[in-house]
Amino acid sequence: MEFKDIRRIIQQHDSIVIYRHINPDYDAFGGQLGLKHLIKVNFPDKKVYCYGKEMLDNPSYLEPMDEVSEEVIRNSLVITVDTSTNARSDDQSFLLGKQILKIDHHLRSEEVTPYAYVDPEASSVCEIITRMAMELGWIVSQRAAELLFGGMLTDSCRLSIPNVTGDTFRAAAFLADQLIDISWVNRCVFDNDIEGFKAGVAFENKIQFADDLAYFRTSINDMHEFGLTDGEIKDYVDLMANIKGVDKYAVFAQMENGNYTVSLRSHTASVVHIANKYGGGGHALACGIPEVTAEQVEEIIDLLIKAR
Ligand SMILES: [Mn+2]
Repeated sequence: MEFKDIRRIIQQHDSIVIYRHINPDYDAFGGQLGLKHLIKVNFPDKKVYCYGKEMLDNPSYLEPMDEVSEEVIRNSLVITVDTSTNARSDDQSFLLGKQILKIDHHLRSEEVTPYAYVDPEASSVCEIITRMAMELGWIVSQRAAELLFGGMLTDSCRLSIPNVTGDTFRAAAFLADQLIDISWVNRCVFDNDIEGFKAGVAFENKIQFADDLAYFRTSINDMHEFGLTDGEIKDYVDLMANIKGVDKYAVFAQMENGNYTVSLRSHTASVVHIANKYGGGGHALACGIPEVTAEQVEEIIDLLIKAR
């Protein structure tokens, strides 16, 4: 598929519902809300809704999801953004859509529809959507640009990971030209509150090192003590992103049922085969596993040490 095919499909529908993945990050929200703003401005006659149950607490930056009835979904084009598999969608009602269009940047993205634009080389889905708006000559409002820029920053670790290219910077420059407040967007997507910061300090004290691997493991008690979900604890993986001699890093966050949910990162060696082996996935250098046992945590640590 090319960007003009996406435009053609959008043109064929009067009503559009945009979905994204569970445990949403700012790339998921930015792609979803950013695309909504783009369609509303460039196709003013169309009805556009954003659907999703989970929300991040950031009302000054994000916008609430829309109330969408089942009937509306059945009569709409559904667009899923940043969602690699059916199971990852928030929620499964997207399958009711009249037609499903997928825009994604994950490796091994599940083939859920023939209408899919998947570019695993792109550093974020927001980069893909920005490049589409540039190529199609769409009007990009300041609000759309803020949302898309925030998503680009989060998934690309502030434009620092290996799949950041000249195209990424050209997309970022295009968004900057829409007069966004770059430092404000950075703070919106990266600032932590004081409680969250203190949790990070506690997690730093749990970090263990093995060869070029750094990792920490949290318990059910940690979740309760810091008022964080296992999913939120996984987001602390970036605490280990800038340690000399550390190439791979991981978080093993215990869940209420005693098992662990896992976040894996690497600067150079691909680790996604490890995620795939245990039922997870994502990108070569940034991936996750929904649930493993304590025994499997030990196996994963061994595999991470061996990954080259
Ligand atoms: Mn993404």
